[in-house]
Amino acid sequence: MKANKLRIGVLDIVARAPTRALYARVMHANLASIMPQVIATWCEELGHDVRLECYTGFEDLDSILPRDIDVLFIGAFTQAAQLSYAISAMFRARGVVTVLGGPHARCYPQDSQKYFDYVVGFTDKEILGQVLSNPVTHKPLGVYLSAKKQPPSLPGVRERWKFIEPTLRKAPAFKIVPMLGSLGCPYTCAFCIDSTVAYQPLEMEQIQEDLRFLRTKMRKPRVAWHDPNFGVRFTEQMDAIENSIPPGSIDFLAESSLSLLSEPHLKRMKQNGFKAILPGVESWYDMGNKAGARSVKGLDKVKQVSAHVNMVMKYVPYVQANFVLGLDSDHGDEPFELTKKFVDMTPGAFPGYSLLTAFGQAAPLNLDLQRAGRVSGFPFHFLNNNHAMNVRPKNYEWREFYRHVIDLTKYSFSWRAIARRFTANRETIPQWMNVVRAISTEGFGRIEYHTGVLGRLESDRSFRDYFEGESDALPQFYVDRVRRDLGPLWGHLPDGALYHDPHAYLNAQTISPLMLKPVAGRGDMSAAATA
Ligand code: B12
Ligand code: SF4
Repeated sequence: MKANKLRIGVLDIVARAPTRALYARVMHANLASIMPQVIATWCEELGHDVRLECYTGFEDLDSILPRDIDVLFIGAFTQAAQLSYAISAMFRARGVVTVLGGPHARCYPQDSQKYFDYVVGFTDKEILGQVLSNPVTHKPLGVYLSAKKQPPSLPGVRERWKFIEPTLRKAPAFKIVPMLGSLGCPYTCAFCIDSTVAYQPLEMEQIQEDLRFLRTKMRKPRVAWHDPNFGVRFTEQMDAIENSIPPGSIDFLAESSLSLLSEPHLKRMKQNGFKAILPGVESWYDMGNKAGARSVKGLDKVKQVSAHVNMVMKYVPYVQANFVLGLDSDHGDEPFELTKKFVDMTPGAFPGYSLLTAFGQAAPLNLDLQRAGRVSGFPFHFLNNNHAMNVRPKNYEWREFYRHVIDLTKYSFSWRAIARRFTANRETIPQWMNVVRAISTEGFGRIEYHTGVLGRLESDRSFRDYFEGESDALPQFYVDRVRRDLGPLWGHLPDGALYHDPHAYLNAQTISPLMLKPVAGRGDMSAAATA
């Protein structure tokens, strides 16, 4: 294939499967990623024809997938790995060169190389240029490319608008524009993908220009900051907002650690229109730095964090407090009972629960877990922090663990808790968003799903053996679910693509990483893992 003007498709996969869920209807188009839009913009700047599609779970995939293309870029989370592998196989069979980028490519490059011609880690315009200079099929293993670090700058909202707008048209209730103010993080939480990625603020001038631009396009824009940890350079970021737009003319949403959310900061955030914030509490016994509760543990930490979150809610109307379930620091009933106390003491905050998941080579801690033989090969399709936990809990037997998870989820999404959350919130969107989330996939949906898993763990020895690592025969329940979710694409899923090596990261440390051949002196495996 000649690298003249190429016809390029870019697919941003938000949903791993078709859905009709109410929450998905309201939110999926608002969860689109920035990078596929960036890739599309860069491809155009390099002179190619581009079409971008965002799959939210409501489209007929077959009809939105671009035809007559030379190269297909897919951006996928791990939960969409099987979907993306099947799509890649379908396009490769037609002679299209396929490229995978995004969280799955960063976390599981070795597996991805089996199904794509190119797999990219950190991606800048130069890496993209390398792919597009001579895109050819690479079999049996795709080429792995990664820049040494995150790109120094990214196209702003104005340049991406052409790709943002059609995606937002799919959001029926309200529309959220994704932006970035920084990449990486200065902190080093060993469980986090950004613990080894240097903090890097993006150009404030560009951010200001983007905010001004948005006000020309939307009556009251809403912006979600995709920064891993918003507000590390708090003063600069607030100055940039204040110097570019009138106070409160844009609503903002951000993920930030509680330790950055002091009362003076919150006052300024309120003035500047921050409407939603997602702090991580994670655990009552660990990760005190994140929650701004360095040496406090147990009930004392619950009280401190609850008071802090209630204070945050005085300034920011929507708060989601994030927890990780199944951490090594937890044992017995207590962590779950403490979280219930938090739910009672902090009635307005939406509790976000994640099952501990080791996403391949996302974080240094995963090496320890793999070394300890505690990471299982649960199919990627279920690795979204909820549908499976691929780390065997240190201090719980699986049935006991699931009973706790179900009990906590029921407690948090009981009608009593839903009503208290509703009344503790003052604004209409937060009130109803919480109800929708509770009665849709995240509350009721998860109670039903986890209860089904527990039922099988209790009644089916082979199911339990798989969880306990005594058998690697994947229970039929999971196979059937992937088949159902992929629908007609199931037929394109390559043989063996349901399974992966859960120790690939560890093996890549000890065995010469033949699969990850760096190209032209650019990045290599260690660049992705330890930049
Ligand atoms: C912002 C964010 C979100 C936002 C926005 C998501 C989105 N669509 O982008 C929201 C809150 C919606 C979200 C939701 C979820 N998230 Co999230 N999220 C993040 C976060 C904090 C930042 C990601 C980001 O935008 N970084 C900035 C970009 C520029 O950098 P980057 O991601 O490193 O991307 C580089 C390369 O990977 C590459 N690249 C990225 N995308 C693409 C695409 C193409 C086509 C190409 C060629 C290259 C490319 O180029 C970039 C520049 O070098 C990360 C954690 C982190 N610190 O990275 C988690 C993270 C990505 N999320 C994660 C998870 C698990 C989820 C959820 C499943 C949680 C849940 N249970 O709901 C959902 C899934 C949503 C979905 N679409 O499927 C995991 C993903 C692990 C995995 N392998 O799948 C991460 C890594 C956190 C973790 N647990 O470690 N998330
Ligand atoms: S968990 Fe948060 S604070 Fe810790 S390294 Fe990751 S982004 Fe930074």
